[in-house]
Amino acid sequence: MIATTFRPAEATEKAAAPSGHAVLPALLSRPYPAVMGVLNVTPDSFSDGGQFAAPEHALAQARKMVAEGADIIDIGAESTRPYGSEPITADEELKRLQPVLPEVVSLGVPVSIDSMKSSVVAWALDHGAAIANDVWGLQRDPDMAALVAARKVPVIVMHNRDRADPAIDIMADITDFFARSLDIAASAGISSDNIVLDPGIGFGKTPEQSMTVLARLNELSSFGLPLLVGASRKRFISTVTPSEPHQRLGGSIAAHLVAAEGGARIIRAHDVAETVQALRVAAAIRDLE
Ligand code: HH2
Repeated sequence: MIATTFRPAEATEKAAAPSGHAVLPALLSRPYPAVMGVLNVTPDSFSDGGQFAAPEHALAQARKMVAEGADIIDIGAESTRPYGSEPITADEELKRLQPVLPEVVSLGVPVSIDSMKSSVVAWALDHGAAIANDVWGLQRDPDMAALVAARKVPVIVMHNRDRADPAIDIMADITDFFARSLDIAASAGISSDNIVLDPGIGFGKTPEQSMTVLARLNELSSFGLPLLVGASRKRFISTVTPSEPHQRLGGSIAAHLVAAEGGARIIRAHDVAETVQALRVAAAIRDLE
């Protein structure tokens, strides 16, 4: 059993920062979106499961992504893909994170923790992670909002559903979900300066709904909060051009450029160098308009 503490005093002091944590303004102040590099220390992630499960491989991949221009490293130790992933215990998740996360933190780039369990997020924040990434938007683990509020860290609030329903209006569903998450956040005392919204491409959505979200992303700017999009290697790409996850770089970049046009300020991607280049070139061209 790995001991996890909700909020040890000395760690809280170390991790606490003023309301509106400094990490976000720095990342959002540039003319092109920030890039969040994906680091999956899992055996079963949909596109790179097992590739970085060994700590030395994970660390090498983190170093590579930092050298390629990643602004954030997002570490996940439990696959969240809708079909075929194995739910794991907090202990198992922590066992996978322990040899990797502190080393990645020491690379000097902000680290986000991709976990839906507040005990895992608490441990990661204790060990230097700076951002919580909750793929259930504060609506699954009842302790998540209080933890994020107490630590005063940025949180990515992602839209999710247990299953896709082709009959629903996906934009209305996302809007209602975000409204609920923001109520939970406000009640817990999370500063709106610390909230990033993410429509959750591929999560509880048909491929067509994922593409609708990308096409209509700008409608979500009505919340007045920064938007993150993670379309990297996702299944909707293969419905346009049949492809395996590792063959979806072109589609990922196309989707991310559309997302940036629609107002995304953070892009979550597996292929950091190519994504950084695409976003910066697009921004440089736009700058000449
Ligand atoms: N997508 C995945 C995981 N976490 N977090 C946010 N905020 N947004 C996303 O779109 C998102 C996410 C799925 O991708 P991946 O991590 O590569 O796969 P898996 O969940 O199978 O590990």
